[in-house]
Amino acid sequence: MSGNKTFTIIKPDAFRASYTGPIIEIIEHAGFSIKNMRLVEMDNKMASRFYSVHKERPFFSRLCKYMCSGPIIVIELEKENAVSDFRKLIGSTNPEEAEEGTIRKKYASSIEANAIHGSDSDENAQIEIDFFFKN
Ligand code: IDP
Ligand code: MG
Repeated sequence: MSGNKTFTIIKPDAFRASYTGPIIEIIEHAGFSIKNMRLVEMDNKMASRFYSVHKERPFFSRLCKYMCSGPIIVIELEKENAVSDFRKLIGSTNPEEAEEGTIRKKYASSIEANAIHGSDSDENAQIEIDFFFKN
């Protein structure tokens, strides 16, 4: 059975462009409830830990630098079938391939600066929620 929690980040490019409001509106209209939310400014050490699964990828250091380039909004979300429904709502990693109507299609500017994060499994959703909200 799939879980009811997921985790998202409104990334620095989207925050900077004042897309936080419109993005949260889409998320709430899609039936997700906000359980916890805060503004964070990550440093390189924190971003490297968050994205450690990607440490061997060629874009890793750029990704960490980008995620530290300004404030982000981290949000714990709840809905039935949360992880998979949220991945559908945000669209493909590369906005050029993202489906019409998805958040990345609307607000992402590149495969790197792609506006929003969404957990890829129930297990990772809980790890990511704990990363930002435990304590
Ligand atoms: P996802 O965010 O759709 O789950 P992942 O493969 O987990 O995509 O990659 C994490 C993040 O790394 C992406 O959201 C994007 O910001 C960045 N990224 C992924 N692939 C590339 C790439 O080929 N070049 C530059 N940045 C990338
Ligand atoms: Mg991912």
